[in-house]
Amino acid sequence: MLKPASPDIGALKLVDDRLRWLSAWTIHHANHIRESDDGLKVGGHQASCASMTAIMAALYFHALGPNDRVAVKPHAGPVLHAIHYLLGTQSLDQLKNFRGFGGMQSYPSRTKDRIPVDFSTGSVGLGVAITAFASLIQDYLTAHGMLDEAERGRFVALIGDAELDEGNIYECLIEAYKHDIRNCWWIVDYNRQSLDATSADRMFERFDEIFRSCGWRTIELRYGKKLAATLKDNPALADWLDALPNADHSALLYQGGAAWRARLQEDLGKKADKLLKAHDDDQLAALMSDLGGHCMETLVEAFDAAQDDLPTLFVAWTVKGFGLPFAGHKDNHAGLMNPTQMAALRTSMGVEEGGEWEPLGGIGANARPGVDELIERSATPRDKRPRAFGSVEIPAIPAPSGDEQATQAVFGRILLDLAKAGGELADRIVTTSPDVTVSTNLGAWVNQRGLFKRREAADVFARAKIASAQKWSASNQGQHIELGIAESNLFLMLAAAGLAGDLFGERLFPIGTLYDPFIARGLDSLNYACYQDARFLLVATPSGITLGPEGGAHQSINPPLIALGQPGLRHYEPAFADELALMMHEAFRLIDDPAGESTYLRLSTRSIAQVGRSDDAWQADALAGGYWLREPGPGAEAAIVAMGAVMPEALAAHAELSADIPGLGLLAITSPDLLHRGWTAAQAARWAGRREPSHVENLLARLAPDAGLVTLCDAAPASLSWLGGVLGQRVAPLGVERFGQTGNLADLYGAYRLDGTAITEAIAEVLLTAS
Ligand SMILES: Cc1ncc(C[n+]2csc(CCOP(=O)(O)OP(=O)(O)O)c2C)c(N)n1
Ligand SMILES: [Mg+2]
Repeated sequence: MLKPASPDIGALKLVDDRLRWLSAWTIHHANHIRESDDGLKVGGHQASCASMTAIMAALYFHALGPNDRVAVKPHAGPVLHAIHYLLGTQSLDQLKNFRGFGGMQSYPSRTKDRIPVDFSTGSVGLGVAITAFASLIQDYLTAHGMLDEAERGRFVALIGDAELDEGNIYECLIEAYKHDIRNCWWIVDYNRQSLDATSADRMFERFDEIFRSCGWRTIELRYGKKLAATLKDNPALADWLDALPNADHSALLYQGGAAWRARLQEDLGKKADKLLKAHDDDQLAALMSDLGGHCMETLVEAFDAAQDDLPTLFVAWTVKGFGLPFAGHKDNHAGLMNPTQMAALRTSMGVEEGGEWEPLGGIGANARPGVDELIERSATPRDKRPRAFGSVEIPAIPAPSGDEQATQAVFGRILLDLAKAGGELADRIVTTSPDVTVSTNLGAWVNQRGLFKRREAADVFARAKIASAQKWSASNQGQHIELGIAESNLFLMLAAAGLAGDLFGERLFPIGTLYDPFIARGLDSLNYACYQDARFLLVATPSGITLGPEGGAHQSINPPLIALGQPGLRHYEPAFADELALMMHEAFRLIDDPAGESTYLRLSTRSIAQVGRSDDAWQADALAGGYWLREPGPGAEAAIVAMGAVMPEALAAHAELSADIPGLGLLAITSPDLLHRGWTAAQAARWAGRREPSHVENLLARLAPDAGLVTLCDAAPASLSWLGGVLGQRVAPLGVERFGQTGNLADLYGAYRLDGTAITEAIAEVLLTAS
């Protein structure tokens, strides 16, 4: 890590002022100056920005090294853009188009903003936690020889105090402690206000304890230098201020000097006399606002003193809306200054009318060289970096042989084969699972490739010669990162590992496994990973009521619908081993392709008879979302359309009904998600003059225009019922709509209408209702 150069505090303070002005002005411009043709409120958070400008000036213009990465509190996004505007890496056009179409985004976005954004933020709490997982991935890459010591950095999260209420932060804290993470700074903008109200006083001391017990150093930056010196001379005042409740503090900061005076007189009597005599109201207000998070000396000193790799929580006391007319007001979260207030702020900051966008407006000639030098020195490290793609050769993935196979078992076999065969892909795979490594069939892979731990850890059971199929010795060469049962952490880990190519220039192939129903437990984190275009393979197994005796709490119903609505994540649901091998190859390819995405494989523990293949023609169609497993006759009146583990029922029904229904086809769906996307894309393309039909249209066009479809899946029937809308064919949808329960397959498939009888009845239904 770079040793910080001795800073020019005066210049840093001027930069702080510029950031406060530019962020406020950018928001003001979007709301009050830019033309609006729809009358919608544009919005923005001037108070939340003003709270952090000093902290961010101290970081970006002093403390950050070139390899450090930052997750910025979402509603301080305009400050980050103002920083890049000063550094010359953000354009005036983008600032003017804040919250406009194609303009700088409301909250920092890796994929949409033009400035380098290290981590997207928006859903509070997630940007905080990903920094801990990114630091773990950094350790992983260094240990595996993919990242030089000299290229390592620190991961910084800038956090709102109310953000600390998000539970995912504590799940992450526990996991981070287990993995002994380092090189993390979490900096709390402790302005004692949330969106709705002032923050609860009682929690404050607890945060300290929670973090310390998880191995963090905690540093409180409560008062600035001036106020601290005053308090040192006046212990009664210090005790009083320390004990002042959050709501009172905020209210006084809003009311200003006269209110402080009256309250101090009332509470401290004579003990306040000296202070009150020495300060007029304005001076008193300024003194009482001198909190640690706004005092450049305090910030710089604190950052300089924390140069080791210990994870550190800084709690920087601040004023929400510092320096703005609504400073401290409990309702200021989305507050916007009116034009008169803005003009007053402009004058007070020495900015000329018409010169509002001047990057260094209001800075006098004498101060200019110092500020110029500061900016010059800070510029290079923050350039946008190219993403690492296309560097790894993906070898062919043969399907394991066997007459009867379950997709979950096949997944384990394929990984085992890859582990044994070796090669670059295998070496770059990193697996992770929230305490379901064994039950999702990753065990054999872990036996081969080992657990990752920074420090060696022997397998106590193996050493004691206790028989076990799992040999879990841990070292820094291991390739499996075991997590506790917290699915949100799984997705944040996949997000961090899936961004390794972007953050560190080294592609990893992260594979995460969990039970399909528990995807819902980490859904926002999964969405967060996809939103940032992190690349990974998610393997969800077991799934559906096919899980049988495990019962309803473990039998998933709606994940295919979740996948259907989730951008950046491709759902594949194979029935057979050869389909799965093909899809895993595709998933790896997509991870390393700039135009790729992440993949979700929904797998089953049900062993089913494999089908013979006469050629490979099915493969391209299977990758595109579906293929005719039993070809329909020309203009066939009906087809069975089935997905995944219930394929044996579909095949049996097809064999039985074909004699009575000539030309009956069996369409194997491998990805409703891809078929749906293709369908809507083809419709959009038609309006742009391109007439290519989509894959699903081609598949269904093999049937009569009024053919009947029986759709069948071990999931919500809506996953496939929409297929009737493609060409207007009739549909009888079979699937699971009630919570599952314990039972064997015959019981369950009978009760939930996934068996041969249900298919026969459904076929009769669609044929009888034919016009
Ligand atoms: C998961 C989630 N829930 C709710 C919100 C809406 N929201 C945005 S900011 C905020 C309060 C933030 O308060 P704090 O973290 O203290 O930040 P400040 O603006 O005070 O700096 C809320 C509730 C959100 N962005 N994400
Ligand atoms: Mg706050």
